Amino acid sequence: MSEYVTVTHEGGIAIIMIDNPPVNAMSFHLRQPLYKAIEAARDDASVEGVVLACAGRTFVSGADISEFGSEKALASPSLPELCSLLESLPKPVVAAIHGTTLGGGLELAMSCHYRVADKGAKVGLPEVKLGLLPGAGGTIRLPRLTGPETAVKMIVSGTPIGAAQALAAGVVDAVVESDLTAEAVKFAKGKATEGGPHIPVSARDDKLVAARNDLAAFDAAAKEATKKSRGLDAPLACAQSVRNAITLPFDEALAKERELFIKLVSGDQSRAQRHLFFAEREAAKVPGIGKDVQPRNIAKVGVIGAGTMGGGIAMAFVNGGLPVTILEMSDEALDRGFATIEKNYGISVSRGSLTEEAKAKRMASFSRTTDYADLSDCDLIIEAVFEEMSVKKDVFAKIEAVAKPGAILATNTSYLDVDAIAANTSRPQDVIGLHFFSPANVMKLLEIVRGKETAADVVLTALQLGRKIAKVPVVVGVCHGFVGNRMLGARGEDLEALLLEGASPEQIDRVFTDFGFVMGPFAMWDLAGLDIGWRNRKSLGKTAVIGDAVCEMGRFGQKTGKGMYLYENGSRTPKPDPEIAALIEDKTKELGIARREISDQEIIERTIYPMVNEGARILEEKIAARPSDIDIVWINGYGFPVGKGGPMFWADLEGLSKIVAQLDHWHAKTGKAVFDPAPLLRSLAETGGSFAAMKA
Ligand code: 3H9
Repeated sequence: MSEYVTVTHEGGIAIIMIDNPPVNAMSFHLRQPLYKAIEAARDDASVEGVVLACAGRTFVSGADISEFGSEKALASPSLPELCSLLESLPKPVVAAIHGTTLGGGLELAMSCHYRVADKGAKVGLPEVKLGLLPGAGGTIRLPRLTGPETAVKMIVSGTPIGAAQALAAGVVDAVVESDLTAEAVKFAKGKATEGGPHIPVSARDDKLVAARNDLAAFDAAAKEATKKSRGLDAPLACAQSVRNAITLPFDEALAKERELFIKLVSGDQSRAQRHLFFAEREAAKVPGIGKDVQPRNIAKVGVIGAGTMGGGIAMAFVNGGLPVTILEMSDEALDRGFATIEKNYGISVSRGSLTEEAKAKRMASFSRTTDYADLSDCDLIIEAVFEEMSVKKDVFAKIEAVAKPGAILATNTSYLDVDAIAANTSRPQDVIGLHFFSPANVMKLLEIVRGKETAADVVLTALQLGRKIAKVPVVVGVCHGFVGNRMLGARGEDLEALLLEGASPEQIDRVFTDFGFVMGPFAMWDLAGLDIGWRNRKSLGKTAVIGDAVCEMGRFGQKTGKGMYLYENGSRTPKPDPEIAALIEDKTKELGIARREISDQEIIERTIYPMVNEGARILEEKIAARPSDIDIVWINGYGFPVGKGGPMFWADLEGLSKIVAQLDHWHAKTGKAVFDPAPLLRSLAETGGSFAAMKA
């Protein structure tokens, strides 16, 4: 008996109860007493069967991720040792599972002879999302329960399944409506009375036979499952290990799985992905917001603007279960907006991710209006109108006139000063920025912009609401472009210079995709439309040698079939265009610049290093509370490769001294401010510090 494990007996069945809040992770302090309790049940002749269950909100949700990289993770008894012990028991062992039975938790359950699940339980092996493969037999046991093709899909995606699906797939043996532990005891008694033999999962081979006879079919399924692994090692290791389960004896396959796990857990990709797991949870904790702060109640949302952004935002709230009223200037604009929303849901139906019934229910959650007075019952009103201060101020005046007291008034601005918008109202404490990313119904990131007057309960409400609608919210301060777009600006500052000095758009984009970005900056320009930046520059009286010339040629990107690249016959694949190469050469000559070979490393130093530098400035100015918040912004909003953990995590790995030395070099050469090392960055480099060690 211990604080973490208690044992009770009921008619010959030992109930081993785990209690390690909040999620019953398999920490070292739990593994020790658990091992002893299982041994005791094995050795007690009066025990005919065992039920393994958990107190609290869930069965074991995995190994303790915070132990990885420390001695505790590998210390005996390890999770694989616990699994082997459970499997070796000559009496029936039943796992009683509820909540989120994930990773090492499911591995533990699969080492029991039987699994009884609560109807609300979810089971899965999400290790891949931490850059790992299941390391306690998951890849070897799951295929024996479900067949290897289902297993490879589940393990490579890391997506959990519900109890009913788990029953159909063979992962669990029974699903119960209520009284889980009592039902599991009944189940164990039944099996003990039947008398066995109680065959462990490791000894079941029947579901592997078909794949052994047709490995090609499995390989095709594995290839399909891993096709989006984008330079990450874990998905491939998962697939390889499931294949080993088919082709090798159990013990050999298990030993190979362990080898792969140990290799991955000590690698940079898994470290990066584990960092992101905790970073996402840290981002929900905002300095200065104490436990006494209560969120406001949000039951209805108003969205102003039914364009791409407004429509996407409205969909995000409806998808999260909140009714939305959309306001537009005219019925025609509303018709257009609703047609797009309907079309988007239609695509989900045709892809099978939404039923017709669910679509109808969502469509019924919207109402429409052209009259501001109809927003008077909304608890949150968010505007997504044209990005210009005078327009925003005008809209806010109209909102303020109708909004009920205590309603949150939000702007979706990407760049404008939220404090200036707030100052124009009589309730600046209720004003906040909610910066969604396009398409807003899909993109995960939500920058919550906290103005200097924004009330703490408004920030907390926005954070909780963000999570409710399945976004990854990060609280940021007011500055031009906030965290994400401000760093994007720094990243792009020297791009044209690189083109003029000798790089090509395709070389730069390749460096970015080699780095792990989904696409490079020029392919991105073409996707977003070059005319947007052009118009913006004109309004600010700014110019860009290449960008302006390309627009003057009528090349606005994918939508015109030509931009920085060529898109032939409606293709979305960028093709290098000699016309662009010639244009760049001409401009180079005009400006008297000597073209030279540009190395891939130089491209990184002149794009990604300045971005890190800007991140350091953002931290100095307290626009972001901690470096990991910046990582979360870039991973969820800008396609930064997850295997690199975000720009600030990556900077530590790259070496802060190296980054500062090269920034100094480029600053001396170009005189550009983006290269001038931020004092914070320089001091971390000089003192051997790191972003990882900085606390909020
Ligand atoms: C594994 O099992 C490897 C094995 O195959 C092999 C080993 C040899 N460890 O998310 P929440 C903390 S790998 C440590 O806000 P929710 C979390 O940080 C693991 N800590 O709650 C947070 O702390 P705080 C495979 C963990 O209700 C608190 O618990 N398993 C762990 O929204 C609450 O978390 C996974 O990958 C952990 N495993 O969601 C599952 N899990 O309050 C990872 C959570 O201080 N976990 N914490 O910020 C999850 O997906 C979600 O946490 C879960 C609950 C769905 C369980």
